[in-house]
Amino acid sequence: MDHEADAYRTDLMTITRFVLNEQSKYPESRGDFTILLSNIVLGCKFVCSAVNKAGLAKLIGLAGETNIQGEEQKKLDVLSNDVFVKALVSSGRTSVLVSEEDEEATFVESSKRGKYCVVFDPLDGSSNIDCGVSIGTIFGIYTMNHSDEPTTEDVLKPGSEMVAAGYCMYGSSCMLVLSTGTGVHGFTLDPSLGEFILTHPDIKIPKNGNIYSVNEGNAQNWDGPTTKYVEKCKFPKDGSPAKSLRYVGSMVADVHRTLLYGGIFLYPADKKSPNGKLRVLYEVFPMSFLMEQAGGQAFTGKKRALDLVPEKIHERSPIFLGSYDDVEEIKALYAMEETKN
Ligand code: AFP
Repeated sequence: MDHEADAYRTDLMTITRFVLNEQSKYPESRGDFTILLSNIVLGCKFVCSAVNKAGLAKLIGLAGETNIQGEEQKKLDVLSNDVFVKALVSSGRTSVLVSEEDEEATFVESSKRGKYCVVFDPLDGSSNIDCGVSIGTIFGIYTMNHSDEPTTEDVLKPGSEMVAAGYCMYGSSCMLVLSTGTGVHGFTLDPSLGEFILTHPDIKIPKNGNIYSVNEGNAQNWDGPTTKYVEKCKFPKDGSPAKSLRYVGSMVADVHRTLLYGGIFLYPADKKSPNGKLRVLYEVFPMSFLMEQAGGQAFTGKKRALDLVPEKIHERSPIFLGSYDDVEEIKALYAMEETKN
């Protein structure tokens, strides 16, 4: 990369400019998506700033404790949720919101409704906040069904029907990765400008990788195909080198690395959690959408992840996602298991 040239670049492709360019390809488009996205971007900037200050904030009072005015301080994940819900409602472009933080879906009041539904996890990996490890926001966007009143049916649809998905990672830099169904593009927040700038156009995941990412602490409860796959990663019998294990325990960070370097991320079912841990609507679907758009695959152990039809808004599913060839291998192991039974 030519860093010197980069430092003096003056023609900056901001995320808003990028989406406006995309939108201009559709003459019928009225800018609703651009407005929705700019409200999501606002939420991400807010959370980024709050996460950066989280360590310092401890000097003036821990989250969950009372501040100087005697008010209880909100935890970062609750605060992030409030910010996203308010930004999405005030966009005037949403009708149904499903957040990891809220048990029930939010139905936007009729005067503020729009054609989109947003499913999101405002601060995923929040158990990592206190040690400064990368965490993120994950989101997926559907359009409303053609009914007058919004219902949960507007979001209980296969992931393949999402019109866009993305995540924002709050790490050593703040990066927003987005797909509107025409490839995957990464934007890095320039803190001095307060703008997300296109830094990773058209991300393609390598066809195979040498990293696997899984919580091996659950290995004693895994099923046969997962156990065999991980065994193969560590002790390959075909002369190929063993894969490296990398696991942060923060989905955005683990998936981001998988997307850029290749390899596979697994959160399988196990005896204790027969449906795995991760949530279909706002973890499994958005990440699977991005993986497919980048040339990879996402599989549940039974089918293509994006073909799942969730019955409940907080439903869980096992997930294997990443490089095309690596996911192909685990699919073959599950197919073999099925023919045995
Ligand atoms: P937290 O939000 O409780 O930290 O959970 C994070 C998460 O939902 C996802 O981001 C990780 O990939 C996964 O859970 C990690 O789960 P394990 O701790 O069971 O490995």
